[in-house]
Amino acid sequence: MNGKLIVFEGVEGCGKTTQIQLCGEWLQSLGIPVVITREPGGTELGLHLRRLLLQKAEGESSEPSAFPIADRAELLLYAADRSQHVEELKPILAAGKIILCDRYTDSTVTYQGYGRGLDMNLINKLNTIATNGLKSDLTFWLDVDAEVGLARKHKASAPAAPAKGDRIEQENIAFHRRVQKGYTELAASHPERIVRVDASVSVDAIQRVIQKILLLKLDGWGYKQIKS
Ligand code: T5A
Repeated sequence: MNGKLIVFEGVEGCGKTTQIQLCGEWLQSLGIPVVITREPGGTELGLHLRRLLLQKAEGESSEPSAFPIADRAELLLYAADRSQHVEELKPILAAGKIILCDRYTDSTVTYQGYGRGLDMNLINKLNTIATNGLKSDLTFWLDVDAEVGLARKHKASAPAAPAKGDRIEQENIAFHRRVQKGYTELAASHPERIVRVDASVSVDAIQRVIQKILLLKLDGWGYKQIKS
């Protein structure tokens, strides 16, 4: 049996990392082989690209962008990260594992398309090239207002003196609202793949919804060994 690619998407601070971690632990407890990854930065090459793209070292306080990155250059760097990532995901899927991925193609549509205003045809073509046709089997869109997500991140990074955030977090609120609009429209266009989850509630409540949906999916995909 081929594995499945499950993607988590949403605006900054919507809670993807938190939910993916919990979801991974839960799947492991059911005896289901699972791999957690992310974009950008799911490979060795991707880690270098992530540092260039976000211009903030992990765990360090933010600095103003060190050098400019043109919008189309940014798009191509995300595509390069994805292309390498997909190559390294293929054997994992071939081994029948479940992949939980923090962001994938929809992020490029929402951030570079809706956010930056780059041409959607170009983005869709690049996504097809970068993924070599690999689509997500299921995408959880963690839906929360852009303001709420950003506030969560700022609170987490430095409650007393909120950090500026990385290069993309530093974009103005209008940018993040356009990204949010992008997710709303994508979810409406792809109901077969994208499931909206209300991410304004507690961590536990969100995880319960995700697990309920996943149990049904896993059963349909033939992961019969699971104990519910
Ligand atoms: N990008 C990415 C593009 O522009 N184009 C692309 O093609 C791709 C792939 C990635 C950046 O790259 C951009 C988008 C991004 O700007 P990143 O650092 O990976 O950068 O940033 P995010 O993906 O936004 O991930 P974050 O880790 O920053 O946010 P999460 O994962 O959504 O949120 P999480 O789980 O870390 O939670 C944030 C805080 O909120 C709390 C957590 O404890 C944490 O403190 N929290 C909650 N608080 C209250 N209620 C809840 N339900 C909560 N859930 C979590």
